[in-house]
This record gives sequence, C-alpha cells and structure tokens, in this order.
Amino acid sequence: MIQNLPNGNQIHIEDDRTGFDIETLKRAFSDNLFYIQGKFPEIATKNDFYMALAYTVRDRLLRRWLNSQQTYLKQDVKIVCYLSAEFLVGPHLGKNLINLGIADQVRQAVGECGLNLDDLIEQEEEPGLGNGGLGRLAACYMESLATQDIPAIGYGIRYEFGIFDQEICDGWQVEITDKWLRYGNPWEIPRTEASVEVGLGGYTESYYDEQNRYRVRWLPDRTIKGVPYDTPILGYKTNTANTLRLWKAEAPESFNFQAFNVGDYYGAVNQKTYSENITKVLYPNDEPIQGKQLRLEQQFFFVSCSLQDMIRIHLSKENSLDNFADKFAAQLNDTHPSVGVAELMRLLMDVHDLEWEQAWEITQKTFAYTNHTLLPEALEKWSLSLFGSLLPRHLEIIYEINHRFLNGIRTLYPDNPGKLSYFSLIDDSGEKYVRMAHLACVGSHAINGVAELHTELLKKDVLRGFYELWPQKFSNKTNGVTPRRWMVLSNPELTQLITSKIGDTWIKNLDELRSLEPFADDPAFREAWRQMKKQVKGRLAHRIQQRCGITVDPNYSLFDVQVKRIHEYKRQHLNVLHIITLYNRIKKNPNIDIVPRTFIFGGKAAPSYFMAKLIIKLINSVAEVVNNDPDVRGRLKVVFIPDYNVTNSQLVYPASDLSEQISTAGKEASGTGNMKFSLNGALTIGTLDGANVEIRQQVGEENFFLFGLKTDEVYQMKSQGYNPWEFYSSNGVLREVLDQISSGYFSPGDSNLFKPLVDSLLYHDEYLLLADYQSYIDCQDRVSEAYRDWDNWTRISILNTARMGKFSSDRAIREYCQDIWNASSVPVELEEYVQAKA
Ligand code: RUG
Repeated sequence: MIQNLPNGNQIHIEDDRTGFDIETLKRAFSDNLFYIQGKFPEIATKNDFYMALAYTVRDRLLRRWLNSQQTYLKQDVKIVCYLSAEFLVGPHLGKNLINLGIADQVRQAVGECGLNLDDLIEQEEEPGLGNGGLGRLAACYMESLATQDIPAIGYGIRYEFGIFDQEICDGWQVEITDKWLRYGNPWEIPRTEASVEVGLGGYTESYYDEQNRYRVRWLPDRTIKGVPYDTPILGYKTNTANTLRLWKAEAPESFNFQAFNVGDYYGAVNQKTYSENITKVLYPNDEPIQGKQLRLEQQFFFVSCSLQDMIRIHLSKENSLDNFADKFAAQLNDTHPSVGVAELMRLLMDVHDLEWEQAWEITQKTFAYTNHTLLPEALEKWSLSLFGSLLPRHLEIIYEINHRFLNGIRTLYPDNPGKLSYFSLIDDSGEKYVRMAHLACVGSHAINGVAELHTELLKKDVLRGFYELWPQKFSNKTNGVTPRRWMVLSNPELTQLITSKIGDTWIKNLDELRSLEPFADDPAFREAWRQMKKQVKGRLAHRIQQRCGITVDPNYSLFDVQVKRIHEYKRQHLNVLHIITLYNRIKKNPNIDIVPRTFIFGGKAAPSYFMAKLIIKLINSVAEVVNNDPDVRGRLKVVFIPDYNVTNSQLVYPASDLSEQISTAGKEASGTGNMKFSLNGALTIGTLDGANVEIRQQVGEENFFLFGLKTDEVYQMKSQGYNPWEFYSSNGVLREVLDQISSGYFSPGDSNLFKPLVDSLLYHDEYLLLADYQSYIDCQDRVSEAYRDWDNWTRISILNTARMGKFSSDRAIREYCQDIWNASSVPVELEEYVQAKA
C-alpha cells in the first residue's frame, strides 16, 4: 500500500489487510481475534483462533477478488458460468495459503503466537456441498479457471445441510445431519443487494403487447427470493480470484407483509419456512429422484437465479442481449441445471421481448452440456404432471422446442415414427416424463463426455441418435484434478521431494512431471521416495489408530485402498471377496508366506440404498473377524474409515500403495479418485473402465495391474444370458467364500444377514462380480508378487507420478476453453491502494 506523508512524499507500507510479512500477519491475526471474534487470547477457543486466521487470509483474497471483478467489468471479457448443483470445494484455509504462497509465513506467524497451523487448519468445518466426483470436479475446475486467469463464475446452491456426516455404529452406516454453518462461514460474503426473485407454480396467459405482438406471461403462485453468497476462489500464484456464487432461498418480504396485514401470522411463518426449505438440504445421489418435487424446485431455483444474474451483469455493460452468447458461456454440469434451457428462453422472450428464433439462437450458443453417467437410472426425467404444475410456462416452451425439433426429425427420417419417440423430449411410453438429457442436448451447441471411453459409449449407445444427428457437437473432455489441492496441500513431503529435483514449475504445468522419469533409475532417489512414502503412511496409520482404534503397520504392509461412494457398480464387495480369499489361505496354512496388506475402505452410501449399506456392514463384519483372528497375526488388516470426505481423503491418497479402480467395465464414466491416487504414486489395479483406460496408456501397460472383462465382453456376456451360478459352481474357492458369507461366518448369530447380498450375486449379479472374480484374484496375486520387490515397486511408483501430467484440471480447462467456451485469459493487475491523507 502507498501512504501519502504530510510532506507530500509517498511511502510503501505493509497494510494489515494485505501485507505478507510476519509482523503484519501477527498484527492482523490478533486484531481479528479482538475485533471480529471479540476475544482476547486467554479465553479464545481453537475455533476463535481459526476464525481470526481465516479472516486474516480472507482479507488478502479480497484485494485480488475485487481487482478481478473490476477488471472484468472494465474490459470486454467473456465469462465462463459453470452451473452445477454441487460444488465440493473442501476446506478453504490450507488451499488459500498455498495459492497465496504464504503458507510458510503464516506457519511462522501463528507459531510465534504459540499456535500450530495444522491444528487451526483442522478446525475448519468442510462445506460438504456435493456427493462425490461430480461436485469435486466442479471445485477443481473453478480452481483451474482462476489459476489460468479465465473470468468465471461458479453458480450453485448454498445448502444449509450438505452431505450427511457418516458414523459407523455396530458396523452399520448411520447418517448425521451436517451442520456445517453452525460456527459461521468466514469465507462467504452475502450480497443481499443482488437478490433476485424466482416464481413457481401458477398459470400462464397470453396477451398482445403495445405493438400488437402475441406474448405469453407466467403468473406464478409463489415467489422465492434468491440471495447470493459469494466465495472468492483464488488461482495459484496469480492475482485472479473468481466468484463461487451460491444461492440461498428466502421468503420475499412482500409476502410476509401481506400475510401480516391480514393477520395471518402463522401463514406468513409457514410461507417463510416453505421458501427456505428449497435450499435446506443436498440430495444424496444414487437415490430414485422421480417425484421429489423439492429437488426440481432446487434445480429451477438456482438456475433461474443464475441466469437472471448473468443477464443483469450483461445489461450493466451493454444495452442489448443480442451478443449475450459472446459474453457468457454456460456449462451444464450434468442434467441437473438443464431446465436452464427453457428458463433462458422464457427470460429472453417473456421478460426481454426477444422473438423465438433469436432467443433460440442465443440459448443454443450459450449452453453446453457435460454428461457424467451411463447408468440409465441416473438419467434424469421429471413426470409431466409435476413439471407442469411447478413450471407451466417452461413446459409450454419445452413443447414448442420439441415440436420444432421433431419437425426436423420428421423431414430427416420420413415414415419413421420410431425416430420421433426416440428423440422426443417427452417420454410417453407409459407415464409421461420430460427427458432432461434430451433437453440439454437439443439446447446446447456442445456435448461432452468425461473420459475417452465414456464419450465413445455416449456416441455408440446412450446418445447415439443425437450423435448421428450432430456429430460435430460431440467431443471428449477427460476429467482432471488440481495438483494444488491433491499434491501440494495434501502431500507436502512428495511435493518437496519432486521440487528438490525438478524445481516447482510443475505445480502450474503438470506435464513437467515427466522430467522426474530419469530419477526412477536413481537408487538414492528411490530410497528417498520410499522414506517419504513411509512417513506419509505413518501419518495415516496414526489417524486410523485414533479414529478406528486399529493398529496398522505403515512399514511393511501394502496399503490397498478403495475410497469412493459405495455402490454395487463400483464393486467394493469384489474387494471383500479377495480379502476373504486371502484370509482362507491363511486359515488353511497359517504359516503361509503372504504379503502383509492393510485394506482401507471409505465412502458413503445413499441413505435409502439398502444394498450399499449392507456392503458397508459386510466390510466391517469381515474386518471384525480378520483383525481379531490370532492365525492372521496382523498380516491382514481391514479398516473402514468413517465419514469419508475431502478432508479425510487428503490423508488417504498420499498414503496409498495400491488404488482399487474395479468397477464393471462401461459403468464408471471417468472417476477422478483414480487420478489422485496415481499422481501420489499409487499403482492401480483396475478394469478398462472410465479414465482407467487413459491412465494405463499414460503410465504404461507394464505399470498398471489390469484385470476383468472389457466393455464389449460385458455386453456380450449379458446378451448371451449371463448365469452367475455357473461361475459359482465351477470355482471351488469362490464357492467357499460365498458360502462362508451366507453361513453367517462373518455375522455370528445371524446367518441371514448377508443373504440379500449373496442372493443378488448368485441369481442376478448385475455387475458381473462372479465373472470377474478369478481374473481379479490372479491379478491381486501379481500385485503381491510385485510388492515383494520393493525397489522395483518404488520405481514404478515414481513413473506413475511422473507420467500423470495429462490429468491436471488445468489441461481439461484449456480444452473446454478452446473447443467449447471460446474463452481466454484475462490477467488481473493489482492496483496500489493509495491511503488518503489524514
Ligand atoms: O460417476 C461419475 C464419475 O465417474 C465421474 O468421474 C464424475 C465426474 O465426472 O461424475 C460422477 N457422477 C456422475 N456423479 N454424479 C453423476 C450422475 O449425475
């Protein structure tokens, strides 16, 4: 900061709100403790210290953030708007320290105040505003956009209760409400003045305007206020800080007034509660969503708020909406925000008076759609009656889009009514539904999958017709993750080791990790790598001891890890079949020479997904037996880490030796955990599914443990009438394992406990566990053999890290910018603030 002196000279001084030196940081920290938390150190809690530090860091972000917004306002920029129902950003403090480049100074500053930075970082309650991969991807992309100086806004929902906290009681998952806001959130800034109103329900009417043009207006019967809460998202070592704008639903004041005036106090309160419900809770995925009115209300609410906001920003700079699509690129993160296609049409036509053709052109140019799933049950559709009662005007617009679209299809495929029902935005094969993926495809100029295989399967199968219609709209954008959170922050030991050899520019240019390759052949470097891995494993072992009371060995035991949502297609239970197989080998021959392994699981099951919850119980039941059997002598350990979230995962990825990516081929769209493991030097055992295919290509076939059926083999086996019983009856080892589970060996006193799981495998086995069992076991045996050769394992581990540069979210964002958004970097200069003369 520049200060004007009385003699007219100017001097630079460190400002308490912007300065980075230790004394300034200490002063700002105690100032915030005093003036914001209202505490003196003697009575401050750990949370008070955390809050004081968070505000100290936030002040340093704000300067960058305001400068960024000012730059975007002044310059002719295109803004990327990432519309996502989920943003799983993870804790902010550590991340912001890394990106500001002040972690060391702050560590010293709080140290000199008698505090430990890691303790304060741990204090942060993480915002769990997402279920898993999809929300975390959105967070990585926001970080990479800022790192590459791309003007961007993330638009989403400020859920009051995020993803539930998971506790394990008697081996079962128990869901606890996530009250992440209970101690306040220092990172967000409410912008009440930018609130908007959103309608729901009611009816439409047509009329003729002053120029005698036919118009339609929507008269909703409910109005909800959307209040934006902004969180600055800072890029790594750049001045750019973009905005994550999350909407909170409130009752509009006018409503309350009306009700008060007629004396309906309780009615007014009900109205308020009803409105606020919309952003109360995040829906867990993997649950049937049809009929969940609140979920559709959430989707429409945040999308309408966001589009109104974008239009407001645009009109503050320009006097027409003609060039809206040149100034905004709106990415639909899955179909959740796809009602935006109809809402933008409504806003452009009914509110801003554009004609259909122009509104449609703008809409299609603005939107692009990312598909994240091949699972048919995850493709969203809304019953027509629900949709029409909540969004009557939007349903009319969708009918009109459909009418025009199907006219084109009729011309293209004359005499082929099958094509009409295939393409229609309305599924009328039984109860009628609006198909949200079709709306997204028709309303977007670009459609992408999230890994090469996934995109190919979209083109061949799920969206085949659309691909035949518009091949040019389709492209692949393989997912990526940010190395700032997933390496620098979560694995400082690894970061330091890499940097000691190749400098630190790889953090922004992940392809530079390639220069590590030659060090894989350097015995001293391998030794350093091994020591680093031991240290990081020791940290996880310590946490496991604290959280689960289980002692695991970080020195000799292979850490074999599967952390992700619990789902049958992800096949955590295949992993369990392997554990039991090894256990049985020991039971038969207690002196067998076996590679010690620690099996680590983590993940949440959707609350109503019975089978997934039973899988958690199975893991814990097997753990109970294996961990306590004296024959095992600690050579096998099974651990289920409760409440898997971003914070916990930062401990897990760095400490893993083996990454389990074992979904049935063709089911996992991409996966991103697979990337985080491998970047941290874990070797992968996996099927040819999702991004595993590309990881294997990058790290080299010889450095990847491949097993299982390929996608076409899965299709083939199913089409020929797959019979899991054949695998059961012809494989004695497998039979023994399954019989043991059904006999109650792992559930003493309740032999029926796991019957639904075993029956589902024996009589149905949708995800082909039994077909892949032997191939998996053989592959696991190869893993164990490879682990015996520690030195070579370490070499491969180094090569894994060195060859994973492709999977940076920076690369993914560059591809989106070039191929879909047509957006470019806008560097932000930091203005010097001049403090006025006293
Ligand atoms: O299941 C997919 C993952 O394979 C993928 O890596 C991730 C990000 O692209 O998205 C996940 N996903 C898909 N989460 N929700 C859905 C369906 O809405």
